[in-house]
Amino acid sequence: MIVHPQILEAFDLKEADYDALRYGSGHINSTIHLKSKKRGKDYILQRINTHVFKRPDIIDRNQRLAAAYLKKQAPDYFFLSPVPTVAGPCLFEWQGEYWRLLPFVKHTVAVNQADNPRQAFEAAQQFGRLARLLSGIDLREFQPSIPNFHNLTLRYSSFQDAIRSASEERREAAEDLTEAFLNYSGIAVRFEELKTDKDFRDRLMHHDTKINNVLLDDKTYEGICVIDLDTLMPGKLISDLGDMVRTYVSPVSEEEQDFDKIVIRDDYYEALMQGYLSELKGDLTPTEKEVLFYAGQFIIYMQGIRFLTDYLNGDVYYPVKYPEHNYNRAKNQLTLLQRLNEREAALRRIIGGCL
Ligand code: ADP
Ligand code: GN1
Ligand code: MG
Repeated sequence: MIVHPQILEAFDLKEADYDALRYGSGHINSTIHLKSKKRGKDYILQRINTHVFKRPDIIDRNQRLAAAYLKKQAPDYFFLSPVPTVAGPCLFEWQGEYWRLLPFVKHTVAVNQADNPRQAFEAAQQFGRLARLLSGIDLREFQPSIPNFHNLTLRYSSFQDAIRSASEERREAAEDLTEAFLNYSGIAVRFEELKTDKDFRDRLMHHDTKINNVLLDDKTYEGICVIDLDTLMPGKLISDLGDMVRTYVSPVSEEEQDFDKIVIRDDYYEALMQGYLSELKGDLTPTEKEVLFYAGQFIIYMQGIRFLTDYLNGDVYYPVKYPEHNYNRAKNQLTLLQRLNEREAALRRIIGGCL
């Protein structure tokens, strides 16, 4: 693909020295692998999606604050920071779009699905380590890169708005699914209650802990570093832990349309809990310990209503390949939530064993 030479020059790179290849499978940003033609260093070049991230400067500031803190707190920790432009800042604005450059981490893979419990353990340990090392950082200096990103109360009310304003066709098509999600509104009520609990502390969270946001060693699957730090901002433990439950435990992803394939793999659930808690166990408040099972319900439910809201709104947020895509993603998430609830007793025993 073609990248304007001026964008590369801003980072002191020459267009002629690189092949630019589209990379990865994220929903939000555009990611390009700059492959050196001369056995030099490779890079990842990303265009930030400014429909989603209206203030890229906040992303940059949050990452710098975290990097500076970690440098002091844990000098040996590998935190992947962007490469600065020649002018100094890490973001380059070009014709209204924002670009950043990252060192390409060689001999690693980002897997879209965990296919052995070791991967789940390693990825979860990486997110747990990040949270532990950042546990003492002053959160007052941070701003949200997406306001209310994981505010389930607000997501729930956007869902209700979408039900009201949807086209008749989509509202009717989604009637049963909408009702099924409304029947689980207790998950949103629980979130409301937790918000008033002082022990439900704020932490600097990653907020997008899908397994493809961790780089693993391509041979041993050892965790190397976390990536995709756009939503590194103050939040709650249930965000990071919950998204791992959502994305590591079932053998199939949110894209799967054969819902019979959605199952809870207890060994993966245990591996991710062990990986996460191996880092954070000693740092948890009593309330955080109580919400370890709820974390999965919280995120799966929120992701389900986010997909369904987007379906009702006419697919304005998530890229879709066919008209029912967001509907199917929402139905997939509902199935996952049902499967998780069926295994509640066994999964709570697993959590007990990890604490
Ligand atoms: P998105 O927000 O679109 O998910 P990511 O930052 O997660 O964007 O990048 C998309 C994909 O690009 C990742 O899943 C991973 O495969 C790859 N990737 C991103 N950064 C790097 C890096 N520094 N080194 C190697 N691969 C990377
Ligand atoms: C988006 O960029 P990506 O694909 O890692 C989304 C997450 C969702 C995820 C669902 C900023 O993440 O919140 O969980 O899709 N990111 C944003 O696949 O909305
Ligand atoms: Mg990503």
